[in-house]
Amino acid sequence: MKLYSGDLSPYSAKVRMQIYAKGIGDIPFERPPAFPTLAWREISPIGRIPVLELAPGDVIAESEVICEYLEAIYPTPSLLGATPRETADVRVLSRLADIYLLNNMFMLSGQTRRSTRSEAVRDLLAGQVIRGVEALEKLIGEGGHACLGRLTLADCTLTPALWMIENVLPGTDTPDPIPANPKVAAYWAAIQTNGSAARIIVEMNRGLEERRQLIREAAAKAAHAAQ
Ligand SMILES: N[C@@H](CCC(=O)N[C@@H](CS)C(=O)NCC(=O)O)C(=O)O
Repeated sequence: MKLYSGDLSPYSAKVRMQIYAKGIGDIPFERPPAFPTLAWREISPIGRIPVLELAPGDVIAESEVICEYLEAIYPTPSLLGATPRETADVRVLSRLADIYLLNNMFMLSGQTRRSTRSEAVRDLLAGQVIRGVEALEKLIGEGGHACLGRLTLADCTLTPALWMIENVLPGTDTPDPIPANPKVAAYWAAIQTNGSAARIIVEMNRGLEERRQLIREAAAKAAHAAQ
């Protein structure tokens, strides 16, 4: 088994955080050489990462599905609830982070450059992120975990989602809504001290720095060519 993943990919980071938290040591990570070209779609038709490869030609796409699969085959320690009701709370928070925060943040990452930005697109997506954070403020647990007083899959999705909001949203000229939502702010400060969360934050910071370096190099090359 192998996880196709990328440092900067928040959806990949979610699965890596689960793997770290569960202490799974036998799933190597690899950035697929063909990603993000069309050739990658021959292996995984959705064309995105993460992808869990069980065997050559046998792959599972979509981070939520991969996480559920890993919970089923590595049941302990469980990152779900002890009862169906508890698990429903975990899943609601994870879906909030996935659909309303991460998905909109991912699309907003193309709206950072002012010269090519559509303000209408930025406003639509940023409005959805702010609405999601305000919903999170009402649902988030206290004491450093999203719910149940212990680490769950909700934390694995919320950590990369809040990292994206803090690191990418201001680049679209939208203020970070986390400080204005005190329970979310307290949670975000606390979860970063969890060892598994801290590991993916280091990886995402590294991926972001690599991305910024590539952008700087491309700009320098373009400036040189224009001389
Ligand atoms: N719903 C998917 C989203 C995955 C996703 O969008 N991944 C990004 C990287 S973070 C990607 O592969 N983007 C490539 C593309 O949009 O073509 C999941 O949960 O795995």
